[in-house]
Parts: sequence; structure tokens; C-alpha cells
Amino acid sequence: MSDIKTLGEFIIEKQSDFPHASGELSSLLGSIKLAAQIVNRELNKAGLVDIIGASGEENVQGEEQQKLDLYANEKFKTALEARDQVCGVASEEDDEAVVFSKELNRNAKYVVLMDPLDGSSNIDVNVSVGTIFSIYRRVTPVGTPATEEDFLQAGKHQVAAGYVIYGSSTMLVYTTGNGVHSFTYDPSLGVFCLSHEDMRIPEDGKIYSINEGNYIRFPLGVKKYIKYCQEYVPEENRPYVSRYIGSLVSDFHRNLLKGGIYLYPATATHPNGKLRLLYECNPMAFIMEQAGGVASDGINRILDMEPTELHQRVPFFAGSPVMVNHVEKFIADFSDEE
Ligand code: P6P
Repeated sequence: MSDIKTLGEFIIEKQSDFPHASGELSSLLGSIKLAAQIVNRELNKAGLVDIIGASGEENVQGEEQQKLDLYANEKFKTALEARDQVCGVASEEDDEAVVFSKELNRNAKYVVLMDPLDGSSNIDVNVSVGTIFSIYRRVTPVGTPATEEDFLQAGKHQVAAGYVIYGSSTMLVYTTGNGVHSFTYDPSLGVFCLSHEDMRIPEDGKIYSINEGNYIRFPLGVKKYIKYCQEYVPEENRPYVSRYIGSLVSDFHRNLLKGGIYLYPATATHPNGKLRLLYECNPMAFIMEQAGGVASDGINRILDMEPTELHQRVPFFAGSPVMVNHVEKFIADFSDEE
């Protein structure tokens, strides 16, 4: 048992990484861990109880909400409010940010932005899904209600970010700006155990993850890059590998471990791409950069982008530096021929 290090122990051990927090950030991460355990339990029962399928509601994106989307959304918000470290939460599932009114929460230092259950349309077919979260220090005075200004911060100001992947095993991966660390849930012990400290993505890779069904709608440079991946077969190397699960957290996590690139470009139907800047691209970009990777919209660094609205979308390219730089060059070289 002595070689097992739990998430709680690791956070305390790394407490010095965020001196200003003096325990609040640790407590905040602890509330996310608790909510992830609760959601994980319900996901594992999905199909056995009436909690899969559509809720009959739509979110602000016009996307059909799954029952588990709403369940996860409520569980994470409840857990975050209870620990008094958070003054508000913005979620993919809520039109507006939720500002907590209790005095203890008004006096809290942090706001959280999250996609409580990304890829949830995959639940019915038993494909991995995930939770994505992003944590900022508030910019408005402590003691006052949080405002939109607290949520519309550039990704480079995040103090922590992470994701939970509910897959063949349940893992929590996070960064506080001092490397990326992953923990695997052991249901027999009810704890997340350190499985990989300071994860690093390979500099180059062969896996490209994109929905090629949108090919005709892609910018010319992206089309040229896909063709390159399909047709480049040098003697000594295997050709590129196309892997696309349709669940961002799953594709991202595999590429982080093996090397690769995830691409969600602008398309005719999604002129700004499909993924949301604040609670999908920013946290994933923070993690990717902390692991030695790159994340851009094809031209600009994701973490430098100044948000203008809560649910804004951006094109998203994230992965091994050599691969992201390669597709960015194709985009630049063919930008005049759109
Ligand atoms: P498409 C899930 O809806 C999601 O936001 C990501 O998890 C996933 O990578 C992407 O959208 C899939 O989108 O258009 O390829 O089905």
C-alpha cells in the first residue's frame, strides 16, 4: 500500500506549487474529485437504470441534452458550491453563469468553467465520455457576487485545468501549471491513485483525429494536410493512422499518451468550429502546453485568445508540436486559395 499515492495526498504534497491558495485550491480540486466519483457511479449503471437517453431538453447550443448531462451538471455545481471555494460556475449546460449567493461563496476566490459531460451522445453506445474543467482566480472584489468579467478571462490566466475520462478505467488528469498528472480511480478503495506524474506528449506522432465526414467543408489547407497524411508513405515509416472516437477527452487523452493531433477546424456549418473556447479548448490547451504540446486555432495560440462571450466557439488544433506546426503551415500556405 505504501507505493500508492492518492490524489488527495499528491495535491497536499504539491501545495507549495500554488502558495497563494493555502488549501483553497486543494479543497476545490477535492470537490471536483467527489463529483467525478458520483458521476462515475451513475455512468457505470447507465443502461440498468432510467438515466440514459435524451432528456427532451436542449441546451443553449441547441444540442439535445442527455439525462446524464443534466445529472452531471447538477452534481458538479452542488459539489463546487458546498466547499465554499467557488463564487460561481459557468457550464456548457447553462445559458448563463451560475453565481452562488451564499456569503461564504461570495467570499470565495475562484470561478470554475466546465463541460460536465462531454461527448454524452456516446453514452448510449457505451463509448467513453468525459468532464472538462477550468479554474480561474476571480478578478472582481472578494465579497461581491461574481460577474461575467470573472468568467471571460484568457486561457493563459487559468490557475488549474483538468478532465475526467470515464472509460475502461476512470481517470482524472489535471495541471496547476506545474506539469500534467494523471490519477486512476480504484473503486475498491474509493480513491484516485497517481498513475502518471508529469506526463509529456511525444514531440511528433502518426495519429490524426478529425471527423473526415466534414472533409468537403474544411478550409483548403486542412484538406491538403489530410491528403498528406493519407498519401505520405515513406519507405521506413508506416503511414499515418486515423483515429477518431467522437469524444474529445478520449481522443485527446490517447494522443497525449502516444503522440498525435486532434483537429476540429472551422467548417461551412460551424464557421468558428464546434468546440467552445472557455470550457473545452482553454482547459485542454493548458494541459497540452503543460505536457509539451501545442494548441491553436490554426493560426493563434488558444491560451492568448481574449473571450467575448461565454459559449463562443473556436477552431481547435492540439497535439504534438511537429504535427500542429505542420498543419498550421498548410493552413498558412493555402489561406489565399480558399
Ligand atoms: P463531431 C462531442 O459532442 C464533441 O464536443 C467532442 O467531444 C467531440 O470530439 C466532437 O464534439 C465530435 O463532433 O461533429 O465530429 O460529431
